[in-house]
Parts: sequence; structure tokens; C-alpha cells
Amino acid sequence: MLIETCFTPQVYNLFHNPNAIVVVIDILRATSAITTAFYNGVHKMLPVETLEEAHNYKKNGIITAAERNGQMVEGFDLGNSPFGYMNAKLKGKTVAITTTNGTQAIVAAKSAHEIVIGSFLNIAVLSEYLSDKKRDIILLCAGWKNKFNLEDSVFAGALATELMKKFSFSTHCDSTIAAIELYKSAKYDLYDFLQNSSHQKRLAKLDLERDIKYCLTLNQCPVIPIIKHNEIVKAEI
Ligand code: 3SL
Repeated sequence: MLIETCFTPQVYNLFHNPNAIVVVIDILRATSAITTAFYNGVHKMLPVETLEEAHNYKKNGIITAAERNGQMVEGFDLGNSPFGYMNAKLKGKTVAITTTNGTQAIVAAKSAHEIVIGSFLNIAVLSEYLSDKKRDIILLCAGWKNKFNLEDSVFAGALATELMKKFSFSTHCDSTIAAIELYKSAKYDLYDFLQNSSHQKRLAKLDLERDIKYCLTLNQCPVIPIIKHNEIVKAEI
């Protein structure tokens, strides 16, 4: 089973493999927020690309989360903070969601055999789930506005390391090798390694240090959100 890493959704078409499982990665913060939502009992999420689509869901009475450039968009119910989902009122509910990059990456991979949501919060259960599936894996980093970003690439390296060390995965892909090398430098202190990264700085300016630290925590939420028929649901594990 082979692992490939795509550093930005812009070039996903170069990596597409109809038999592979795609892991969508947006560590700060979309895939961390989605993982947290399911861990806290959200029933289903509807990922959309545009604010217009999100507005339509909101008009139809669906709880809707919308983030652009790190901030909650006015008029919606939630932004993109994982802490927003630690709310008993959301248990059993459906939430529509649009974010700057994370939901765009989910939509970009829609023709994949299967799409799963990856984050540091679910890395251990996710690697076991992927190993049971016995398929090639594409690690799809959401990046920032179609550019490379550090935190998603470090996570791709962490997951690839885990899959290659504990399970029978291998790689011939230079971007995966690069991600593994990044993770080797980052793993002793993820927060410190990412201090100068553009998105960590952007979120810190918005006073979101607490979100950053939480999103870099390992295995807090042992659930696997997967995409089925364009909706995010919790996989049975
Ligand atoms: O880009 C995204 O999808 C978001 O995760 C960005 S933010 O962390 O909410 O700013």
C-alpha cells in the first residue's frame, strides 16, 4: 500500500487515484474542528464551498458554521473554533460548514474512492482504520488559498511515519518524504516548530492561541469523520 502527499488542493488532479483513500488535512483548524464536532456528538455535517450555499442551509433552518480568513462570518451560528463544538446543544444535530480552505479540499477530492478527515486529535485511530482498509492513501493538505502550509504538511509527515512504522505502507513520493523530514524536526515540540508559520501567526493575531494549542494535541478525539454522499458522518469503528 502506497502513500502519496498532495501539498495543495490546486494539484489534486495530478494525484487522483480512483482506488485510493484520501485523508483531508486542515490542522488549523477545519479538520480539527470537524473531528471535535463528531467527538462531541454532532450527527452529520454538510461541507460546502461558498457562503451562498451556506446561506441557503441557514435559510432552511440548518445550524451553519462559516469562517473566512480565520474569523466567523457574520450572520452564521458558528465559526471554525473546535471549542464552538463542545456544546451539548449540538448533540444529534446536522451542521452545514464552509471554511477558507478545509471544506474546499473536501470538495476537491469528491471523486475519491473514500474521503476521511485527519487531525492530530484522531491520528492513532485514523492510522488503524487506514491500515485495515488495505488501500493506497493520498494525504491531501488543504494549505492556505492553494499554497503550501507548514502545519498540514507536518501532520502528513506524522501520519505517514505512523503508517510506515506500524503498518505495511511505503512511499515512492518525494512530497511524502519531505513531509516525513519536516515531522522529524517538528515532533518534539509542534507548537514551537510552527511558531513562525503564517497561519499560526494569523490565528495568534486573532487571539486564538488556545485553538492552536488544542489542535496540536494528540488523540483527544478518537473518532473518524468520513464523507459519504457529500455528507460528513462518523465511521463505525
Ligand atoms: O482554512 C480553513 O479552512 C480554516 O481552517 C482556516 S481557520 O483556521 O479557521 O482560520
